[in-house]
Amino acid sequence: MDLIFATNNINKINEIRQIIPAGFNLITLHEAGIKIDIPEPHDSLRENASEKSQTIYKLTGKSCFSEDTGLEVDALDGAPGVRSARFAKADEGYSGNNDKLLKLLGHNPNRHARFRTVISLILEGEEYFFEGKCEGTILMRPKGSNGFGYDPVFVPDGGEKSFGEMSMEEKKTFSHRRKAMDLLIAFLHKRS
Ligand code: ITT
Repeated sequence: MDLIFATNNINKINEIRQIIPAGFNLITLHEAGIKIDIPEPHDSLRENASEKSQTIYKLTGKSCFSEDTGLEVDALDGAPGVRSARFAKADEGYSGNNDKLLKLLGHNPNRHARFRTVISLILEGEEYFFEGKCEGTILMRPKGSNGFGYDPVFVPDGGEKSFGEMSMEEKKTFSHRRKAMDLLIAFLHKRS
């Protein structure tokens, strides 16, 4: 089964390739010859995920999915949340986002946080949503250089290392993205 993955984030593509089982043919936007920066203008992960998959569905008419992910930090009232990608200034990248997060948290002992992923799947014109989350803790300083985004500052509950210190295979055992994908894959298996 062919599925276009509506993302411009290469790290997400690499993770999803490790998760998706044989029998599903993942097609990237690059492979589909689509060059656009999909907007994420909304205040919820669900609406942004929907915007991305709907945009690609309108362009191609083909089955596709997208996901929007946010890191929700309890002591920051759920920030950066839906604004996780653009938390610091645009040109400061992932490390700018992490620096801003650690600065805002300071020595606050409440370091509880979660990653939340919402997937929007469009199949034969119908839209379906799947959600996965991973609870954890924000470190005092970044650790490790694997993964992407907030991985170096996040330790999942039940884990002893940050996502930034884990291989992709280890991260997968805890990952919000894998949990949401498990639901999507179970749904597709049930329909086939
Ligand atoms: P697309 O919209 O093209 O899919 P994006 O990078 O803009 O890519 P999101 O808006 O979903 O994706 O992601 C928001 C940010 O959250 C992302 O840029 C990372 O900084 C962070 N993020 C998402 N998933 C993550 C993960 O598994 N580990 C660490 N940080 C993550």
